[in-house]
Amino acid sequence: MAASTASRLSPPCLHAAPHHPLRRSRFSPLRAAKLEAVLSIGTHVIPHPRKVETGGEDAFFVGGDGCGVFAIADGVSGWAEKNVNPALFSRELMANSSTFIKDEEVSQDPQILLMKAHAATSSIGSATVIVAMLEKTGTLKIASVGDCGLKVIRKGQVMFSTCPQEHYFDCPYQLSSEAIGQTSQDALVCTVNLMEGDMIVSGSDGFFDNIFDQEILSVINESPGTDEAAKALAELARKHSVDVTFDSPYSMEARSRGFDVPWWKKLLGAKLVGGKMDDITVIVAQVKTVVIPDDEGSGVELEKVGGEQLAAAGVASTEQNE
Ligand SMILES: [Mn+2]
Repeated sequence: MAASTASRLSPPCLHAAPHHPLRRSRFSPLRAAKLEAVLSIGTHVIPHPRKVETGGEDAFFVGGDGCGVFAIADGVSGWAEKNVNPALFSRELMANSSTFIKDEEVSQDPQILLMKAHAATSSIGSATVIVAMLEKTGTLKIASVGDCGLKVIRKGQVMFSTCPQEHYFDCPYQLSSEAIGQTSQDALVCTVNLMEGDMIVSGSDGFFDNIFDQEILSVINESPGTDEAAKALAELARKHSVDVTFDSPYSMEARSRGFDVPWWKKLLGAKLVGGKMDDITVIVAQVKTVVIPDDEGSGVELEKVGGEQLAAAGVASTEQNE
């Protein structure tokens, strides 16, 4: 049976329609290789208002040639108090990640990529980091240390979100130059089976601290492409981040942890609100499928199955074959 990705979320349909055996043979491992999932990626970065000249301390990379890889690192700003530029570690970590992506040992494993990139990073500092890799079969592999985030949107709804990792409020897990930090072994590792049309929205904490899911969904819905979506999302988060009256996800979280205005202000009806000024990095990726021609006249067969149906079945096929 050629199960769609959605069947993982709901009980699989077990009745055997006449065309199922045919479709299954069509998406056997060999033939599924003709359909490849790729990402159309847009990015946008807005530095902290006081760090515009230096570009801020977030860093990211997007793999070229449709390889379906992207990563974000957020340099921990506390290093500035020790006269260390917090941007050096995050930038070097991303530069090393983009180098090791071609390493055979990495082999589509974002956790191994983090391990190698971390080991090769010689700058002093620390960073939160997230890496996402899309396999050609449509499986998205994610490794995250700290509070960078990633959401998957399908048919106008958030169907997957990563969870932040932290020691305590405002102190996330982080890869560090110091032994006290976390390692790739501490990463949150997830796998998500994607379908054509799914949207991925990933960002640093400066993005997710300043925008709600419903706003993300609206912007994605209204944007013509991933470039426009990334820019619009970053700009909306930036607007909220400097708005002292906006009840942001960050201020809501702070209150839930017991942080608030002094008691006498509370008596006057005040509460802790406002956005959180920070570097804002947004990556928006749309899942697309491309057909890789083979020698067996696949073009004729492809016409027999509807385009969208074909793409969904092809993308989901590996989970059946693993
Ligand atoms: Mn940040």
